[in-house]
Amino acid sequence: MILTVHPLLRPIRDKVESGERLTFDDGMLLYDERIPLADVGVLANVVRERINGNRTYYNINTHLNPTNVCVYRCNFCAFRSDLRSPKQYAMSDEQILARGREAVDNGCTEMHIVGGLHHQKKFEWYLNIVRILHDAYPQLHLKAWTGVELNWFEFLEKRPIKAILQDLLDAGLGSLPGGGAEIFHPEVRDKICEHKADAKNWIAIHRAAHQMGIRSNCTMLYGMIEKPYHRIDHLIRLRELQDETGGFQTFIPLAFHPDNTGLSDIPKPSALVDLRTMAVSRLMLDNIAHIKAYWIMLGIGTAQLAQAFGSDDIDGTVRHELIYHDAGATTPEVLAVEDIRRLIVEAGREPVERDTLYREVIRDGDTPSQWRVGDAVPTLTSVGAAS
Ligand code: V47
Ligand code: SF4
Repeated sequence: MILTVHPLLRPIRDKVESGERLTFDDGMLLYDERIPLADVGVLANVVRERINGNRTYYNINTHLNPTNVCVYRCNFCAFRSDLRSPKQYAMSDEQILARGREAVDNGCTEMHIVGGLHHQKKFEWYLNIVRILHDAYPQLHLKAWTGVELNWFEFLEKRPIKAILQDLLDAGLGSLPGGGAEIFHPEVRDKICEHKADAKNWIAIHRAAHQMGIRSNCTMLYGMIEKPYHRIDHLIRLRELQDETGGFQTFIPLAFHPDNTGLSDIPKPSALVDLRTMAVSRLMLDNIAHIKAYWIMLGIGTAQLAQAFGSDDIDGTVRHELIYHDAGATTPEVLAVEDIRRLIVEAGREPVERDTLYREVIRDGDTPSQWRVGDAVPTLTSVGAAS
């Protein structure tokens, strides 16, 4: 069936239908205001359904932000704190283990661990967090430390990144989250987070992780001072690394939340920008299997709509999220599994619980011994969607 789209979009429609890769200029056209959002969404949905059918994935997870003290001052960040601020905290081993207990008691399969770069903590402190959690709760997949944190550990340890990753793997690391990517282009990065890991470092760290068999996610923070060409440049850099390694599991476009940040005069991106960015990401990232609509950040309604604009994943129950709530997110702090499943069904999709590695979770009872993971869910190579 030939889809009817805006005349300017026809060459891109033809490429999408034949599985041909989109170029930088194609990406720019997808952001052109003359092109109706609905048409971009229809094309993204073709790719989404080709790769993931009618499924929308979710997981049962929790977040842990062990400290908010951070040496950096990214001007989009409302979470960080100075050491001398009344807001500062660094969790004890007991507090961290209590979070692990709570996660397991609530049926979580994943703990997402990221935080600030505390200048008085050594690498051993971060390593110990992974070790004690893994030793106590080996069933919990630990998705821990962004490329920015890993770059800080390299600086602290003066050792190669692969040695640091090996220590973390030995302690029980499962995979890496996608944060810290922000916008790679130096015209933007130098203005929003000048001192932390640059694009080259972030990409080198994820490449090293993939080469060691560690899967990771990737993100893009949008809606600040960047222009569409910075976003397309960012997506193409991620696509190039994925061509090389195949190690990214999912891409998460992160909408900027301005409250309590150094960019609080910039309005939050509209739902239209959110949906277009979701769809453009699905179309440009032809080699990444999943596109996540992180409901905490988008709001529940937009995350539901995103299921028709390229997304096939809604993240999880997300207990104890701080980064977005400090920056003004008004979404709840946690969603019950029934609520997540209902909102996926309302969006016309089939809810599938997954673990961090996108294997289906099968729960034959209430206790972890009655849970198992199914086979790996279809990937790009098995559905033959990559060009
Ligand atoms: O790196 C910080 C972003 C990231 C703000 O891998 C902000 O599955 C918007 O990466 N407004 C952390 N964004 C969150 C993250 C993430 C979230 C969910 C799932 C996964 C995953 C990863 O949040 C930071 C930064 O890019 N961020 N402050 C803000 N005010
Ligand atoms: Fe620190 Fe991360 Fe916030 Fe930047 S985004 S200030 S690195 S906590």
